[in-house]
Amino acid sequence: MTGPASTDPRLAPPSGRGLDGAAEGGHRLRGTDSVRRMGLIERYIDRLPFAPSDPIVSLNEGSTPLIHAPRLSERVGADVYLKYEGLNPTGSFKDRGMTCAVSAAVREGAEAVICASTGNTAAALAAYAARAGIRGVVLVPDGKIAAGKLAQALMHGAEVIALRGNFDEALQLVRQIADAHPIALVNSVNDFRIEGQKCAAFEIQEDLEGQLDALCIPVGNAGNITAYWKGFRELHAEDPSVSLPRMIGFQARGANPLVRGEMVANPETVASAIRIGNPARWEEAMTAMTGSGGSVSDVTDEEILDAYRFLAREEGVFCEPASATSVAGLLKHGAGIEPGSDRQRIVCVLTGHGLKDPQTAMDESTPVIPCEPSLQALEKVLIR
Ligand code: AN7
Repeated sequence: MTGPASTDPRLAPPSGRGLDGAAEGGHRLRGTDSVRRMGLIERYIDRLPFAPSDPIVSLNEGSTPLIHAPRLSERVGADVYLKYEGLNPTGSFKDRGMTCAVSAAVREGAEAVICASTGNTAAALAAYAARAGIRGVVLVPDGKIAAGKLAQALMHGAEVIALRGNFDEALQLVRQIADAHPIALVNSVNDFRIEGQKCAAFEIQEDLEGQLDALCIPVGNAGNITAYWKGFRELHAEDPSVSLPRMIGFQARGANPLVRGEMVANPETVASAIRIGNPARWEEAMTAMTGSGGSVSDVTDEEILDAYRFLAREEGVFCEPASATSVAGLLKHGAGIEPGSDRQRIVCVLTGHGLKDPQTAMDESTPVIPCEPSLQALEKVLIR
């Protein structure tokens, strides 16, 4: 469905350059397109359900770095890379899905968008709704979302509703509201979210020249693993020399419905982003894991926090606890590497930035060191 093109200058149509243009861009003169980060829809418009004339709501999301992790590689005995999704505009992978979901909602004439969220979707919705100039409403579990995410949602002017219940109850309610009223639902049950998020698979395969053996990824509501699998399959269908990696999903022990094979009524984990007991994309996530020769398993909160500190201290990469689940899982369960196989390439998806959850970071660190303002006092503290 294509509505009239918007006259709002914030909704500028993309230039229409596709994948080839993006690849060429790297060789152009500096200071022009080569150093500008394109928005996700602009970069992958040939592979997304958008036309160049559509109104696009973008904050130049996507194109996040794939960072080699030498110490993690050494521990695992493989070449491990981190897909650092914390460098998206609102600090999580949710921006990829939100540029598509909000652009599509605007194209269809929506004046309001709503979601249930453990925090990151709320922050992304709030930013993209602000950008689009439409109303944004988020339902979050009361007291269970990280401080940075709440600050973002509020600062961008969304209406933030703290539900005295958990994420699963919030999702059920927003589905009912969106059925009954003219407000667009942009949770990952919305297929445009999956379309946007699948593009991370394209970026990884471009960076690794189509040779990836396994993808380790945290699983909450199961939208992201569904999206990556769709992206990898699309590339492989076009060019069978592009590998289909094993999809290795990890959940927190206290919120592990896919591992147990049944809903978890009262999910609990330090990784508040994935405190979800009844994932919306359950079947699709299982298909991704079984269809790719992958697996799903879980890690304890302690293992998540160990990986969270390891990444920050040994690799210099700060992610939020839920994101560290991918690395905790890789360290504990491996990534299905057969004994005697060639050295493998593994990507761990770091879904959100560490700054999202400053409280957990400070709880897991040594305290600051107090000091009087004199050289003597400073020497006493520093010189051992
Ligand atoms: C950092 O924001 O569900 O399996 O409402 O924020 O696609 O749900 C967040 C999920 C992983 C899990 N890592 O992804 C929300 C929400 C981070 C996240 C996940 C989330 P899905």
